[in-house]
Amino acid sequence: MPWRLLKFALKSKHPEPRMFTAHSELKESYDAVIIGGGGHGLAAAYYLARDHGITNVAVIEKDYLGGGNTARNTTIIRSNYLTPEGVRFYDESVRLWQDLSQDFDLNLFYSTRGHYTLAHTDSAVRTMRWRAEVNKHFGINSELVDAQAVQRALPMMDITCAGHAPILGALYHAPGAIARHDAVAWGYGRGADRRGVEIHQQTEVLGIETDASGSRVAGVLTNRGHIATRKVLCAVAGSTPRLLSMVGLESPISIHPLQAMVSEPVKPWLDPIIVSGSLHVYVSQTARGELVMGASLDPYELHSTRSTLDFAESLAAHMLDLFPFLSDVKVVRQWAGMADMTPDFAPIMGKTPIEGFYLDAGWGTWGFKATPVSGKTMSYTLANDRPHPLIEGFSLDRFRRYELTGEKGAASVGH
Ligand code: FAD
Ligand code: PYC
Repeated sequence: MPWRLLKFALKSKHPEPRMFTAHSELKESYDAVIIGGGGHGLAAAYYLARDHGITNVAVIEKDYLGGGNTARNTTIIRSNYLTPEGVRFYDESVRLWQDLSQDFDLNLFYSTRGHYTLAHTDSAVRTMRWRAEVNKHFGINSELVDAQAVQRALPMMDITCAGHAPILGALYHAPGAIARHDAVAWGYGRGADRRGVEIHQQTEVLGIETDASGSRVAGVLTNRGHIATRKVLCAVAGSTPRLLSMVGLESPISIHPLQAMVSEPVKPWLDPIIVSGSLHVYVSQTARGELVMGASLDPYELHSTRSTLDFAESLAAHMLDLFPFLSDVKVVRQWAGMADMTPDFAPIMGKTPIEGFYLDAGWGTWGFKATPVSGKTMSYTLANDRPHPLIEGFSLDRFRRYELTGEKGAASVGH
């Protein structure tokens, strides 16, 4: 049990201290500036301070902590990827997740549920078998199961999907989990703050400066003033193209809305996480009983977080194909985030052609689960000015070399 909870229960006075210090002024210079106060930026700040002793750091967030994709996602955590690079990387993340509530002394409601990726076609069965074999090779607990095993585990599911798309089998991944997303941002933020990192919310980066040669980072311009620094980490997910243009860089990232919705709370009936790429559905049930549901990306590039009736209608229809008994359950909320999609569905992490400018981006629909490992590996990369071995397959220049890290077959959602 987190100690904080016990201490809180035994206290006679109960006002909680604020999570972070509010700094009224920016300093003139920092050893490192992290742009983006989502999970990734905050995790990098936390591990920079905790593991590398680098604490003269500012996290610059234009809005509020975790208000980007971090608190808009459906919180699925898993390591059942397709490429060796991906499997090793996400497996390390799942390992880090296990201790995070204790590390932060904050309950993240990390809940291991098991994860089924349903296969409705022969080619999907082949991909699931492939993933199961790669996973097993790296010691990850994944296996191909048949339709009867799916029906036994989920008796309330119509495995014929109303006759449209009968389920032939599934990839079952026992470590699949969910967690409370905004608490992850608060935990990393509070941990970084306590170690001396400054978090500046409501502060927008408007420009990034280089030295006279144009090849080295020199500072950052914000709506609250100028900061000198020789290290900048850009962790802004859906705003990556805009930030890259400030230093004259390009990437193959395109921004697509990804929508999700949540139902009213219902009695607990769904323990595992269910994903169907063919039906464009994924769903899990929270501890409060809400069904958290999502579908595929909107098929057009759009820098916006508006959500649509179209999405809610088609997702509800597919949910009812799988679970017809939910027809009276109400949807209470829907929203969208801006997914920074890469052509190979793998992230872009590490150094860039601008010295001192580091990139953590291309997290598309899959980056929440990577929050701990991205923080660990990006803090190492900044501190040592060389990529952490776990992120070598994710460099920006892989696209120039046509050496892609193809993870599309392991994404829960596609175009
Ligand atoms: P963000 O949380 O978006 O943080 C970036 C921050 O940068 C924002 O707070 C933004 O305000 C700030 N910023 C931008 N521009 C500036 C600027 N100029 N100056 C200062 N600050 C700036 N992943 C999974 O692993 N599992 C899932 O189940 C899952 N489901 C998803 C469902 C949806 C609907 C969405 C949208 C995404 C989902 N994802 C999922 C993906 C995941 O949410 C993201 O990959 C992850 O949250 C990215 O974290 P981040 O910290 O990089 O970005
Ligand atoms: O990466 O597992 C995932 C995921 C599920 C829904 C969106 N992303």
